[in-house]
Amino acid sequence: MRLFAALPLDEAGIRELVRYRRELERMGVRGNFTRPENLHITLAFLGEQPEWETAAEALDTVEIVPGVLRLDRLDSFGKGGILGLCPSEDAPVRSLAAAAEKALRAAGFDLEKRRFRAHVTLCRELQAPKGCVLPPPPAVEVPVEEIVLYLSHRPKGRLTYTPLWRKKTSGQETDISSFFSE
Ligand code: 2AM
Repeated sequence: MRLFAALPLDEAGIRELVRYRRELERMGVRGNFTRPENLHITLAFLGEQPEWETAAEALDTVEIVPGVLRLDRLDSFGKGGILGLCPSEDAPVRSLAAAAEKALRAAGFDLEKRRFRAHVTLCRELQAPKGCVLPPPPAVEVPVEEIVLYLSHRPKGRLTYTPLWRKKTSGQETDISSFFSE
């Protein structure tokens, strides 16, 4: 199973990004837009794993300092024409990602040594009409209050991120919200 740990967006943030996507599409921008329910900020990518429980146990040791992350700037990166929405001030998410990485490595996970870049992937394979200037993105506030362990899979060929486990700020409540079975 392919796993990653992430911060989910709340409903208000998702709504803003759906509105922004429509705005881009009206301008003729095309691409592989992230489905609204898949929008997230990756904290750690674990890749293929035989099970998820060991990762959940490791992530359960991470202290979440509650806060709000403000996404306010567009960035494009990678070879695949990725359009991302990023925070100018990424300190809260950077320290959370570092703590998640540390806990996972201590539990024996061999994570990739990639530079952490806090972002929400809005679109892949972006194609904009010539001369088109993208409109300023909405300022989206992401609550930093939980870590979710997601399964990345493709039921019926559709890329889907299913939450397997989540840790809330209090550190008390951990629940298996939707265990996936294919
Ligand atoms: P991306 O959005 O920039 O593609 C699930 O694939 C999530 O894990 C995505 O948010 C993806 O980032 C992130 N991720 C990080 N490293 C990855 C890797 N090596 N392969 C696939 N996804 C990766």
